[in-house]
Amino acid sequence: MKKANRVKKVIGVLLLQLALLAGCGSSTLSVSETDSLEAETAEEGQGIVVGFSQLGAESDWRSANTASMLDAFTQDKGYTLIYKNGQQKQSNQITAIRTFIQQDVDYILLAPATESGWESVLQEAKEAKIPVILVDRRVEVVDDSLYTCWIGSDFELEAKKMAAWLKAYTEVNRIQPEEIHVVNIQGTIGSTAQIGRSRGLRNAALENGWDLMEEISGDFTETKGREVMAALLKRFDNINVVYCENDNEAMGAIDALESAGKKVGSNLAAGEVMVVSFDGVNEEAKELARTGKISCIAECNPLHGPRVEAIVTQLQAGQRPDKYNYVDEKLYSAYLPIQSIEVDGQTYEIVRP
Ligand code: GZL
Repeated sequence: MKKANRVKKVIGVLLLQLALLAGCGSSTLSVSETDSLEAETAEEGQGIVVGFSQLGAESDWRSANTASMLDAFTQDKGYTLIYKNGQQKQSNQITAIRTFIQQDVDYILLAPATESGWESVLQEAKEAKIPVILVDRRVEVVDDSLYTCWIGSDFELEAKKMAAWLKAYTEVNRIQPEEIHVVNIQGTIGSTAQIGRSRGLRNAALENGWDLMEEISGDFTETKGREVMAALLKRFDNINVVYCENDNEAMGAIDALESAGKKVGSNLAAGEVMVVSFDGVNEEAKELARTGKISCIAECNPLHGPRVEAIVTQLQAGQRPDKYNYVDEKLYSAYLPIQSIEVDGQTYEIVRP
C-alpha cells in the first residue's frame, strides 16, 4: 500500500476504533468483534499490510485457526491486518482478494473454502505483484506460481493413520474385515481436507475389505452431522463405524446415534457403534475421546499463525520459503490395547487425550 494511502487508512481506523471503544469499553477485539469490523477497517497498525481472507467460521477448528492468525499479525509485531470472513462462500473470498489488491496490501493470506475456481483472481494478484500465501486447504491451479507457498496438513496421511488404527482395532478384536460396516460423514465437498480424508478411507476400505456403505457431506458442522447421521440410521440398520471428517460432525452424529437408542463406544462385539473423527481442537470432543465415545481422533493442527508469520518474515528478508510446508500431527485415543500404528514405514505413538 502506498505510504500516503496507508496514513489515511490508519487515521480512519483510529477514528473508528475510538468510536467503538467509546461504545464497547474494551481495548482488544475478540475474533467475533473483529468479524463485525472486518468489512470497513484493518486492525490498527503500521508497517507490513496483510490481507487475510478466511473461508468462514463453520467449526471450532476454524475459530482456532482464525484466532491463531489474528494473534500472529499484530500491530506490536509491525503489521496492519485486514481480516475478512468469507462466510463459507468462495465469491466473498474472491471479492476480498480484489479489495486487498485495490488496497495494495503487501501480502495476501488465503484460506480457500474449496480447491477450484481461483485461477483468475490469483492471476490478478500476481499481476499486482502481491505474494499470496495459502493457509490450510489447497487450490487447484495449472500455474503454481500463482501462489508463493502453502502451509497446512497432509489430509490423506491423517486418513491413513485413522485407517491404520481401525485396522489394528479389527486385528486386536479378531473382527473380520467384512464385518466393518462404515459410513463417512464427509466435510465440505471439494475442500482439500474432505478430498484427502475421503480418499484415505476409500483406499483403506478397498485394501482391507471393509464395507464402506455411504459417503455424505456433513459440511464440517455439528448441525449437519446430526441431520446426516439421523438420515443414515433411517436407511441402514447395520452401521457399526461412523467416520466423521471433523469433530463438530462427530458431536452431532453422537447426539443422533444416542437419540436413536444406539450405544456409542469401541465395543463393536457388544453392539456398540464406533465413532472416529478429525481435528482434536475443541474440549468437548477431547472429553468424548477420553470417555471413549469418540474412539480415535486424528489431530489436525489449526495453529498456523506463527508459521505463516515466519514465512512473511522470510519473504521480507528476501528469502525463499519452501513451496509446501506440512505440520506434524498426532493420533488421540483412550483405547489402551493400541499403543501405536504404522503408516508408510513411519511409526506413530498414540497420545492419550
Ligand atoms: C482442516 C480444515 C477443516 C477442519 C474442519 O485443515 O480445513 O475445516 O478439519 C474445518 O474442522 O472446518
